[in-house]
Amino acid sequence: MAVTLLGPTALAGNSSTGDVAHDAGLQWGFDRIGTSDAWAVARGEGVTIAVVDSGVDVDHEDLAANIVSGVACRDTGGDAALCAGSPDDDDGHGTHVAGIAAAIDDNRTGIAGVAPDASILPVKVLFRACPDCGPTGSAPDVAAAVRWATDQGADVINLSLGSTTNSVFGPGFVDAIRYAWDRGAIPVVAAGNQLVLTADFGDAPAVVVSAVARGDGIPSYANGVGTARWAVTAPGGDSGDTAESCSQDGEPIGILSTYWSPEGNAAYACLSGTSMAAPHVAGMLALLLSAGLDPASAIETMLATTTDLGDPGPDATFGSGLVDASAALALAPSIGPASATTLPPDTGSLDGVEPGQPAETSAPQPFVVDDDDDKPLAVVVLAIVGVLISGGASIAARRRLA
Ligand SMILES: [Ca+2]
Ligand SMILES: [Ca+2]
Repeated sequence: MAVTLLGPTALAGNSSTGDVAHDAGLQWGFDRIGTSDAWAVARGEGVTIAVVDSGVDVDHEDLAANIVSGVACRDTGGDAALCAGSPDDDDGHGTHVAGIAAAIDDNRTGIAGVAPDASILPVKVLFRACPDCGPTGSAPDVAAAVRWATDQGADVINLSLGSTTNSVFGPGFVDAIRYAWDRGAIPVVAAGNQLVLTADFGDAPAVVVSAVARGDGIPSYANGVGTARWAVTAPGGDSGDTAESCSQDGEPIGILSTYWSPEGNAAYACLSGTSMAAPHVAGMLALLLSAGLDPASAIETMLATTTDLGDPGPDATFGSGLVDASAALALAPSIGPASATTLPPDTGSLDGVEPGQPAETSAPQPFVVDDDDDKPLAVVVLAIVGVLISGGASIAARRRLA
């Protein structure tokens, strides 16, 4: 489908955001959850989204103005006080996640994030051990990062991470998740890809996100949400894009977002994975928080407005269903910050949860704990590597790097 790259004409049903890639119709995930309509109510202003990941390209043309001072957490042993150093990305994964959640809109450049007026707090926990290595980290560093971000006042904490073992993240991670929720931050966790292993987040106070492909199918990689307490699905795309499909005349099946380039110029890439689904939800929750809802009400409203997928009602594959930012934000003004909370039964219940407080739980162990507590669990990204493009000032000038 040929489109005018800089033309103001919106595609059918999707308002122009004033961003080249969006207005060329490339951001199908952004559009699928009704983001533009949601902006009539809120745009994420005053909300901070922590991106615990491989770092973020803090100089990226489509992110820089939204980024607040972050940090790296490495060899911390779980102690947030030992987080120090630059959160700059040296991989691209975290930059991609950040853009989906909160890239700058209406700058005639690149993409639009779901919450374009939110702040991005980058926390680097994934590092490349060699130039050709994928980024990895340790579970104690992820836990430290969650605590550090919480202490900095993060409102939403995005975790597009997984473990290489069936130990998932271990008890230190669950403790960090509870620490965040106790202080009013909403943890958002990618459900994982088959390449990693099925995640089971049990009753931990986190929103678990599975992925849907373009056209609402189940992607080749996606786990279900299992028994997660609060579970939803968002666009994560599928692998198989080419430079052509990930271009202004193409129709990507992955998710297009900002990326890091070793050449230092602003890059973009099409990636897929539950890593890409989670920041759609993080951005949407930022919209609800900026509309005045408290964390529990924001989650409740999100769960109450999903579009059912798969088996009728909540299910272990899609949770409550596909998130709908337009419907949720339309509801937000009538809810306010102190609503009653009743959730779909298969995704748990928020009954009795005070704003910013976790429910009392006596859940059976939500995580399988590794026998060797002294061995840090390896943590990896949850994206299927896709097509990297470099945009410079305009995405129209992209070229393929690899
Ligand atoms: Ca933009
Ligand atoms: Ca269903």
